[in-house]
Amino acid sequence: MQKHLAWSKPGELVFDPFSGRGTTVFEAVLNDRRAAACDTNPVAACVSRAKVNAPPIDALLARLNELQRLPIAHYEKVDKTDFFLLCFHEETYDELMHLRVNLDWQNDPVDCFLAAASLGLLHGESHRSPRYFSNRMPRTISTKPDYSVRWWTKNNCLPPRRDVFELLRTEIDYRYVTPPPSNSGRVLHIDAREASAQFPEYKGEVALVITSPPYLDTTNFAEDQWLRLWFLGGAERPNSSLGVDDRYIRREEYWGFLREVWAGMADMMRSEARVIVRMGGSKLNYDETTEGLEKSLLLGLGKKVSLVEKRVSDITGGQLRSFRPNAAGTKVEYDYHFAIS
Ligand SMILES: C[S@+](CC[C@H](N)C(=O)[O-])C[C@H]1O[C@@H](n2cnc3c(N)ncnc32)[C@H](O)[C@@H]1O
Repeated sequence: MQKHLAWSKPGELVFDPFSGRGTTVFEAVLNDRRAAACDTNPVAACVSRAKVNAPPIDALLARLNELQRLPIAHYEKVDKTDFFLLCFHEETYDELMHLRVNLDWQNDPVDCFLAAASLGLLHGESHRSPRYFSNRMPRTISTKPDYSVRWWTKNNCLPPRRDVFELLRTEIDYRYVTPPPSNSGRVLHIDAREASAQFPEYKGEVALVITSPPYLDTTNFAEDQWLRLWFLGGAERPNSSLGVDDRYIRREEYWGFLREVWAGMADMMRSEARVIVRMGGSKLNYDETTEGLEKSLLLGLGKKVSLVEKRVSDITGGQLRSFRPNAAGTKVEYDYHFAIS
């Protein structure tokens, strides 16, 4: 990431149209760049935004105390599906619902940070670590409700009692051991195809794009993150789509989508800019990917596009992969560097 950021200078604007976990914006602000990003997935928007808008620790602790002092409703078992009965201890569930109802993560930076911290603790290997709120589950993706219920029942797994407020305090202390970046970035919960319209203040400002688009026919981000989406106000069951077409199966549609994304951010680009893209998945070969990217950038941005460098990247490394580390069929990834003029 440091190597990629070197294609911009301190104070210049770095943009990521597919923010994911927010690695690009986070590294950009750490390195004194201005940073902007967007994502259609609320989990990605919340986590990315929290990373580049960390409030003072006192404000976080005061808000947690305030929330804890408010009366916490009790949600009767009849209100819950079998999944929720088995996923969270009843008191833990009440505390989570209390946060789910009260955190205004879309509008308030303190609440956004608390929501993002909660998302990180929401589910995981709770038999190994006391920091997760849920019954046993992978940390990276939320397993489907029926499968989870069957698995917990078969293996006699009961949900642990976790004190949500206590664990959040521990998490905040831990995160603030190193002071968060002092400058901030701007992350919107929007479709990248609307970026220029939604970021009018950045017209002609973007010097560097560092991004990794969703790969062709690889991942369904809405399904994989369904429990975290629930916590942010979403449905009690997985929803195969967020109402946006973020998974493309057919090649022509995929390249058409990427062309629209580049077109949607074209007005934000400076006259001379760099675009760094990580691409992969098992459905497209190297030549196809190179050609598709070059062509979609040319048509979408409407500028001269020169390929400066391309290479096969180390698939095990990099923060981008931790958003979806076991993306099925992702065998290889390629990094591209384009000069735009
Ligand atoms: C950074 S991740 C990609 C990681 C890796 N390339 C993969 O496919 O496994 C891609 C992000 O793009 C987001 N996304 C998908 N369609 C989008 C769109 N139209 N506008 C903005 N973000 C979008 C997804 O929600 C996801 O967070």
